[in-house]
Amino acid sequence: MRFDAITLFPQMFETLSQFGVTRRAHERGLWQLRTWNPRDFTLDVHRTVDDRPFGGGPGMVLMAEPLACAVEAARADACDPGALPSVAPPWVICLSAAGRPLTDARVKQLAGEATRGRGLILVCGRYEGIDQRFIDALVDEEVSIGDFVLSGGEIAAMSLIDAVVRQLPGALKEESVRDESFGNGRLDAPQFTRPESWRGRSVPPVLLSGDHARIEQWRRDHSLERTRRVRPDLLQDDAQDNAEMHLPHEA
Ligand code: 9D3
Repeated sequence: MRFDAITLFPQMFETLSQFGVTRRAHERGLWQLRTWNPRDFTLDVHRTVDDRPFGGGPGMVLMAEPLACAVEAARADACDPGALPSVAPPWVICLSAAGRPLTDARVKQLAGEATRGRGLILVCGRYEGIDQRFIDALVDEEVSIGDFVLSGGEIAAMSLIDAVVRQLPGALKEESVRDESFGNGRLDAPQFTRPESWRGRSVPPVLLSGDHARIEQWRRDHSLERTRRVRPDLLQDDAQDNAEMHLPHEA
């Protein structure tokens, strides 16, 4: 899969190909990233990418033209015959605090599009925002990663890349793909590893019992309990959950 990031801080993206699951997937050729700096598409001696907002207010706004030139350069490069074959032109996502929150379902759709050869252009805002005319003219979708304030779109874009790459076929060892959180709409049950006793705290005995049916039941119960307590919004169908609930005896 091909990603193109439009960013004033291209170096921020280097960690994706340097660490962990995304690094291994990159080494296997499952994804590649090119970065495009709007500053390189300015024509003035000061290489200006931002200006004061019309109507007044604090901070600066990213100007439309350098962003548009960067997106158009990325699009031309992605559609170049020497580049990866692509059935449809790349989808342009702007990472924005004012976007629709990213979901597991959307991540999986984007990974699916990628397996059909479609790339993603990710536009990262900085300062107080981006000239709306650029968004209207060139952006297909605005995406946020949650209701908190970041300093710009880069870390959000990196989060999106991380989430999409791990969904690409071959990115994960097979067992890790199992019933992940959100895949089944539940949080994971608590996890434990050696030693059996740590600073006076023991592991729930059922997990040491070797009784796989009871272990599965324990995990289902605790997954449900944790989801109820921490993320009740993930549970809509209460009748089904109550029917499934077997109160655990162990802590
Ligand atoms: C505090 C300033 N905000 C109110 C006027 C507007 C604002 C502007 C720019 C808030 C955040 C940002 C920078 N954030 C992003 O570019 C961003 C983001 C985020 O802040 N939270 C969650 N997802 C994202 S995706 C991009």
